[in-house]
Amino acid sequence: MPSYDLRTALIVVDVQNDFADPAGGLPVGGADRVIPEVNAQIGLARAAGAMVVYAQDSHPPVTPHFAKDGGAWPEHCVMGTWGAELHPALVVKGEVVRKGEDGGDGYSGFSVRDPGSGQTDPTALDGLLRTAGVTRVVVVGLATDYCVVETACDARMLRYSVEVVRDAIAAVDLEPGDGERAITRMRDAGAEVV
Ligand code: VGL
Ligand code: ZN
Repeated sequence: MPSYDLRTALIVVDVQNDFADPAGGLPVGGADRVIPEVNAQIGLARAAGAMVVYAQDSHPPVTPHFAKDGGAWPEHCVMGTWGAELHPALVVKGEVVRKGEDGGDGYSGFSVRDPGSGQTDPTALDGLLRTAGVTRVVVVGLATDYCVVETACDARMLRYSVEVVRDAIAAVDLEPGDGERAITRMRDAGAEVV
């Protein structure tokens, strides 16, 4: 179990209806098991005075992120819809960083990538953490093989110490083993997966 202090932040990745509710647009198996574990981490972080930040996948109705517009995914997390909202069972006590609103492929909480030009731009997340003096992050949420792995690897690239709580993540597993491969990638990048 990770410990929290004032230099540690908990990053809660994309615990939104479209991923976390079985009726959502891109439901992630096991998300129901993950939400109480995520809330437990939020409780531990808050008890230690640690910052909690939430990433929110947030897409326009037309985006090359979606299969219908040439991308990979069924429609999900369209801005202003029920599916984009943070799950009602999630304890929300902290800032929310949205990603993807300009049509970019928002996987990492730290950056968005323009699918046309390939250009990557930072979100507000790194600035928020640095301003608060954070040097270490704990990453939880959905989905292990997309937004969690990209957020954890970006955090390592930005030189944060990174811990990922295994019980508090779940994978899409489009291909069997994607979740396990993502865990290997995070470990190879220097994240502790506990
Ligand atoms: C995600 C696929 C597409 C995620 C977001 O939050 O992991 N996965 N968009
Ligand atoms: Zn998305």
